[in-house]
Amino acid sequence: MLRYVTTNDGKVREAEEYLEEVVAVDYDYPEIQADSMRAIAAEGARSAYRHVEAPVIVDDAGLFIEGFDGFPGPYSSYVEDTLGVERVGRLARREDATRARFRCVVAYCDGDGFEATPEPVDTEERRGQDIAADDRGAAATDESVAEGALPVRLFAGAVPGRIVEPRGEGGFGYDPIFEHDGTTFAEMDPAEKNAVSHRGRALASFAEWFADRTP
Ligand code: ITT
Repeated sequence: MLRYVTTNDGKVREAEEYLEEVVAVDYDYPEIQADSMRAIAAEGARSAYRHVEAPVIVDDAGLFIEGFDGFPGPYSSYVEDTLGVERVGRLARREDATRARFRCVVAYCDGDGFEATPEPVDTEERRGQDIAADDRGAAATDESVAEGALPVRLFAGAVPGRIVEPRGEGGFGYDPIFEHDGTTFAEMDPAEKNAVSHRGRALASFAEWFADRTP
């Protein structure tokens, strides 16, 4: 049985469409401080696996405002708790920095060996490649997993949009200020959001890979 380890109920509602046999586990795994969402998600999956001792996925997501060089990015949670979503929206609109994208990395770990995504330790080279690699939405593979590290498989998704005045009652987090094709994510129901969202894309590629892994 697969565990989706998160403290965020909004994520669980969206994941249900992709994951039939999944149980949500409310565990606040330690998040490492890093510029790379891939490294954060990978380490999160390892900690979550050690905690629940069963196959897990975790999902690290963030809002990247292009005119602010990707801020708040991996710090989206801290910024939501401190500045708040509406102020982030006001700042972006005031500075005319409204082009943005959401990114999500789903990380899977089951303690077994399998063809893992290259160890996303945050070296200088990997940092430069991070956005492009994540935007491709596919997990690269090679045999460079560090000895002793639990193998992790990563699945990425991204969606472009723009920052607008808050609209809508649904979703969570930054959804009311993020508009995609004329509709904010908070104006969509979970299925509509999944059809276009960063998380929907990452979960769809995970679900496809996982279906082949579990007969
Ligand atoms: P877990 O780490 O326990 O899963 P979290 O809410 O801390 O829950 P993240 O670190 O991935 O999850 O989220 C970073 C921030 O981005 C946080 O403030 C979320 O509310 C926000 N966020 C993530 N996905 C989002 C989405 O699909 N729509 C709007 N905001 C989102």
